[in-house]
Amino acid sequence: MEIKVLKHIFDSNRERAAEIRELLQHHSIYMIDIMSSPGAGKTTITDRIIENLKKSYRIAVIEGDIETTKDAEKLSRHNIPIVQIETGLFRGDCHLESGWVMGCLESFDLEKLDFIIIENIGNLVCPAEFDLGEDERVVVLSVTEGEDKPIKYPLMFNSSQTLLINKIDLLPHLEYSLSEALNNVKRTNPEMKVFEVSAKTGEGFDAFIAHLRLAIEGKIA
Ligand SMILES: Nc1nc2c(ncn2[C@@H]2O[C@H](COP(=O)(O)OP(=O)(O)OP(=O)(O)O)[C@@H](O)[C@H]2O)c(=O)[nH]1
Ligand SMILES: [Mg+2]
Repeated sequence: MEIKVLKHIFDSNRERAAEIRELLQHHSIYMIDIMSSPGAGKTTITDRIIENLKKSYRIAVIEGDIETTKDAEKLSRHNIPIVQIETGLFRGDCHLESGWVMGCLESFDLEKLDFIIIENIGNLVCPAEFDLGEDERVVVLSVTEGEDKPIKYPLMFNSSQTLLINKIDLLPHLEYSLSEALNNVKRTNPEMKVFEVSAKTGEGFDAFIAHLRLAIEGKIA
């Protein structure tokens, strides 16, 4: 019985995700899902992406948090459409589901958007299991978390296309081996695109922004 219920949750999530993909295709909107453990830098990265791309593209953000609207408030200075999903109001879930994302999409004027950023809930486990209909999954790993996360949380790294190794400005203060981290990424997902960045200083962002531009152009063309 329990297995049936779980299967039902995943099946209905997948069905809604497929509907989202169709909707985004119809409106030529590119959507990314940013995932990481708590505090790795998702909001700071989202802020930098918006700063870099808001003159070129019409952007909206879907913010996931268990409690508070703090991240949405941080991004509000950009004056772009932002919807906050507070999962604490439902079951306090540690991930976003496609049904909630669809609800957010229905509140946007999709005719007026080119690019949507989802900031998922800080967690390296559950968000990887829920397809949100996104075009690209971006996982963020900060250098303070250690080199072993790609092999300890393989689903997150296997199911994502892009990795941002964030907070590289802190490297001089840490005993962190970038090459060991990169080897672990290769072992888990050899196809993964990797960008080494600092959301604080902006270092490394040019290449990531160029990658996003190419992807967005490919979808809206
Ligand atoms: N030194 C340094 N600090 C950073 C960098 N990126 C983010 N931070 C800091 O790390 C902390 C967490 O950053 P957030 O962007 O809030 O992280 P988050 O992943 O959105 O956090 P949750 O939404 O709570 O999961 C903040 O104090 C940021 O200023 C970076 O590249 N370098
Ligand atoms: Mg955040």
